[in-house]
Amino acid sequence: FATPPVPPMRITFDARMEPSGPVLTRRMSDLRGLFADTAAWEAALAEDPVVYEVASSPVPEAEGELPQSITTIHPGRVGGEFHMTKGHIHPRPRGEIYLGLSGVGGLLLFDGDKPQWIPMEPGTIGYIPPGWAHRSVNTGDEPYRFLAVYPGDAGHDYDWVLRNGMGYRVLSGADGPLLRPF
Ligand code: M6P
Ligand code: ZN
Repeated sequence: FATPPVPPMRITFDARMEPSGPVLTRRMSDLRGLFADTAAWEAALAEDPVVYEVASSPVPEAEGELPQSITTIHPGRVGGEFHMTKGHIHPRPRGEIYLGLSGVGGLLLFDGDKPQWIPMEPGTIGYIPPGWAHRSVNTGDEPYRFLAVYPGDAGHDYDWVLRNGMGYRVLSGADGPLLRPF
């Protein structure tokens, strides 16, 4: 272990599943280069809203551990494209599970070849196999919140997504989310 192991513990995020631990906040300005409509993204920088927050448990990101986080993506669109996370691939190929807690959204997966879309709602488990980049999208008009559990040595590579994209863009359509290849 690179860091000392932690003892067994009871972890609470709070009764309403609101983030209550250390929270990472990602604003519009943190999402440079990700939305297709650059002009719409630049216009949104004037208010620079919080797009999503990630509340993490105290379990360290270290080999053998299983850290968790609860991500809340606020509803909204940029030029028709739904609010989403940056997306990343694990530099060490490791699986991950997501559990939908509230709101509706989706899990976009990309292996560099074929993208996959898993619709998410409360109670859905989305499984991310090792070697697949992943991004979450809020396709509704209320906050979309999910629990993530991942091996502590997985790591986060964001440049891979900037270089390769995620295979689909998720746009707001007349009959729900529209997946447009790119
Ligand atoms: C989930 C997990 C985290 C991740 C977060 C936000 O909670 O997969 O590891 O950090 O989503 O996604 P991103 O890191 O791509 O911004
Ligand atoms: Zn991950």
